[in-house]
Parts: sequence; C-alpha cells; structure tokens
Amino acid sequence: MLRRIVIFNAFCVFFAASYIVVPGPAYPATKGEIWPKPQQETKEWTYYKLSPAVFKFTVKGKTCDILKAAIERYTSVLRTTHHIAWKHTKKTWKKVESRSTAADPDFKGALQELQINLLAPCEVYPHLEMNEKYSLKVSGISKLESDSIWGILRGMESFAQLFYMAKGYKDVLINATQIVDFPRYTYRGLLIDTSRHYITVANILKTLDAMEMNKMNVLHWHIVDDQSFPYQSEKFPQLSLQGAYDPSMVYTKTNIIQIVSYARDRGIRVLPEFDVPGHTRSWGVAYPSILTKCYQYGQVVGLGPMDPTNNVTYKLIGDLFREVQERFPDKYFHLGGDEVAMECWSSNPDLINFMSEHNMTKPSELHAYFMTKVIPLLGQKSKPIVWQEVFDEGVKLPSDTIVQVWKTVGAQDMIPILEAGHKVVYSSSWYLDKLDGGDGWSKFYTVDPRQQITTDVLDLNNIVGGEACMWGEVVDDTNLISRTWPRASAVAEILWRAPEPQYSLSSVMDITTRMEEQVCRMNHRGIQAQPPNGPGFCPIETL
Ligand code: CP6
Repeated sequence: MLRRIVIFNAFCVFFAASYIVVPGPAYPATKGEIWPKPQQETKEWTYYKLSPAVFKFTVKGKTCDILKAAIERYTSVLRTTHHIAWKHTKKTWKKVESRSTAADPDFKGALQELQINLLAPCEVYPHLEMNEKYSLKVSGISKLESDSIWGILRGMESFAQLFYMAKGYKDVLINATQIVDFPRYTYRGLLIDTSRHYITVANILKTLDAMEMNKMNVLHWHIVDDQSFPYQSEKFPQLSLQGAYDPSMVYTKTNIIQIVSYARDRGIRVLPEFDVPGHTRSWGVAYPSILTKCYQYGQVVGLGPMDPTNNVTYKLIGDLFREVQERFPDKYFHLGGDEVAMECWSSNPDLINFMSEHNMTKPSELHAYFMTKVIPLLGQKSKPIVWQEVFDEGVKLPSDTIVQVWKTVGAQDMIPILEAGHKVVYSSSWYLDKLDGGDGWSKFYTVDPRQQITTDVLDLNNIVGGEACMWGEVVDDTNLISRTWPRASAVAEILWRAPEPQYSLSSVMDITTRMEEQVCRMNHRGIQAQPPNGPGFCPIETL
C-alpha cells in the first residue's frame, strides 16, 4: 500500500495543490525535520539564526571523554551546516521569500548556546539496556538534558538536524522547538559482512557515522565466513595468514580497537559474530582437521561444517573466543549457528558411528550437541546471540540467549521463541543486499515486528529490536554505502518512532519528504546515500 502511494506521490502533490484546500502543515514542517521521527515534538514559528562565531555548547552537568568528543564533532557539523539547503515545495519557497529577517517579529536573533545537562556519570560502553531518552528545548539559550550519555548523543544529533536553510535567507535557521524523545526498540542494528568481500576500516567508520545520523546503535559485525577469515588473531595467526583473501586484507588488533572506540563515541555497540559450526570453510585453510570430511559413494569429496566430534575443534574455538572477548567489550557474542550443511555430517562414517553411540537419530541432534558444548566456552563474560535455526533445532539455550530471526517466513517465527521466554531480534524483512529494482525503502518501512504478532499472551517487550542485514556476496567497498543508505534509514526510523495505527496519504507524503531531507543531509555530511524517491535534487547553496 505504502509503495503504491509513494509512486503516486507526484500526482498526489499535484492534486492536493490544485483542487483540495487543506490547511497544510504549518511552515516549516518540511524542513529541519528529524530522522528518525522523535516521539514528541512541537515546533513554534519563532526562529533563530545560527552564527558560528556566537554559538557554543556548554556543559552544565557531568562530562566525560564521550561528551567532549561529541561536542567537537557537532561543532564541526554546525560549522558546515551552512552548506545544507533543502528542496522546498513551491508553496514554502514563496512563503519564506516574503519574509525578511530584520523586519520579522518572529526572528529572535542569534542562537546563543546549547546547555548540555547530563544528570548521571557516563557509562563506559553502550549496552542492550542503555537509556537513550533525552529532552531538548531550543530557544535563545537552549537546553539538552538526559539521565544518560547515550541520550545526550541522540539529542545532539537531533539538535544538529533541526537547522535548515530557507530560500531568501542567507542564514541557517532553527525554530523554537520542544522535544521529548526515546526509542521504541533498544536494539537497532545493522549487519555488515566482511568475509564475502573485505571492507576497509575507513568504510566501516563511515558506516558508523551514518548509523549515528540515523540513531542506530548496534553494528553486527559478521566478520568471518566461508570465503575469508580477515580477523587477525594473536593466538592463531595462521587463521588469517592462510584464510584471509590476502594477508593484508585483515582486521588487526589496532583496527578493531579503533572501530570499537569510534563506535562507542557514537553510542554504538559492536557485536562480533563468529559463525559456527557452518559457514566456516575459511577456518579450514589453516586448520583442516576441525572441519568434517564430506563423503559421496565412499569417497571424501570435500570439507563441510566443523567436526562436532573432535575435541580440537572446541579447544580452538574456546581459545579464539577468549581472545575475541578481550577485543570486543560488548556483553553479547553472536555464535551464528545458521545454515549447517547436515547432509555432510550424515555422510561421514565416523559421525554416523558417533551418533549411534550417543543415541542420536538425526543430524540436528549433532547441531544441538555442538552448540551445547560451544555456549559454555563463552564463560561469564558474554551472553550468546544465535540465528533462529539453533532454537528451531531444539538446542537447550540459556534463558538469556537472544535469538535472531532471519528466515523469510517472517514474524510468526518469533512466536515459539517468545513463548520460550527468549529475547528476539527481527531481521527477516530487511535484507539490504537484495535489490528489488526500485528505490526500495518504503518496502522496509511498512514492517513493524511487534505489530505483526496478534496474540496477546506474549511479552512483546522481548522483541528487543531489529536489524537491517547487508550480506556481502555482491557488496564491497564500491557499493557498501550507497546500497545500505538510505534503505537502512527506513529500518532505523521504524525501530525508533512511535508507530502510526495506519499510514494515511498525508503521513506517507510527510515521510517521503522527510526521507528526502535526511538523504540530502547524509550527502552533505559525507555519506553517499542513494536518491530515495526518484527524480529530484539536493542543492548546495553557496553563500
Ligand atoms: N550468510 C550467512 C548469508 C545468509 C545467512 N548466513 C543469508 C542467507 C539467505 C538470505 C539472507 C542471508 N548470506 N552466514 C543466513 C543468516 Cl535470504
């Protein structure tokens, strides 16, 4: 429905302008609009100008390195904000042109400062239960307040997005505004896959910049897979020396520390995934003995998933994971567990023997056996996240395990998992790597994981959020950013905003216009997001 409306958008604008007399949104509703949409926002006509020589951020409450870095970052964003102009509807242009700042009684002069009042000491790292709520009041002396550094970061992004350029004015403007804002879901993730193609550190950092602009808070780093092993291990250097595409196409300890710290500064968790026991061919270049030999007609025809009967497998996994846990401070660790080639397991005579010795009748019991041995290797330091197969195959999971639903069957797959009391992350509808021939973001926008479940016996709060997945088979440095953005922005907004019971024509037009502004903004802040809505333009106003 939404999609059809977007295609017809141009016609609708025409009709609305020509024939239907609607009061229309009060100016400047289409500019300085925040993406993702805040929970509560009121804007007044009164406005200020940004004068970089006058304006300053001031710290009224607690401070810490994260806040200091954010002030530096947003000071520089505001310094370049004068480049941002925004495409207005004809109506809006006219209205603005008829005003002149000097004579305008609504113009209140230069914005003096933003007082930042952080009410509690900073936490060291962002985490699943982090508080991202903030309140923001823009007036001559503006105030941003939060109980948490993470809320302050979200509020600073919103503040930066409130500035706009209006035709006929040479100044960057901001309206008097009051916002109280917090996310609907606490887990708003983006998956990147650095195994199918190597992604440079610079591009991962750029991805984190874009995530911050869209208030996403989890980078799910699917770091290794069948095709390459770019994680450089100190304990097992051969893994990447032999398993990476090239010994130079790796993530060193220094790289990872930089990425984790850059993410932390932006309130983003970095969740490592080491997918086991499937998707592990690259591990076997250096360590073939940990993989299962697959048989056909009595002959070994290749290597398959990890060998669940070999103690060396668990020793290597345990030692490697302890090292990974030192580099990634997040409390969760993604163990994968998806798409295990069980036919290889059931072709191997040694595994067939092992199964009968252990009274197993199906290879999925081997999968359960494997996961049951691997999960305790995480120890106390991290809790597991697994792909949905691990749950589907009957593995007894610790109750604090998060299950990630990805199969295209979709939302109803969440029901048994919720019934078992697990937290769920939903991804089924959000595969960014698949192109559907169109601009594609509106298809992502229509999905709300919680609204798809109609039974009321479940604790829907256990749907902790969702994740847009950028699998890497056909994605490398050349297209990562433009294929991810702005479609991931649609997911980011769905996971943040309050849902509308029904998206009306005017709300769809509003979303479309706001999306256009967000893309323009991302482009001006160095993110090469694709055009979201077909023909249009994103002007740079040279002053
Ligand atoms: N790689 C890994 C993938 C996928 C999965 N795991 C995948 C498969 C099919 C679709 C999307 C993603 N490319 N390691 C499954 C989670 Cl449609």
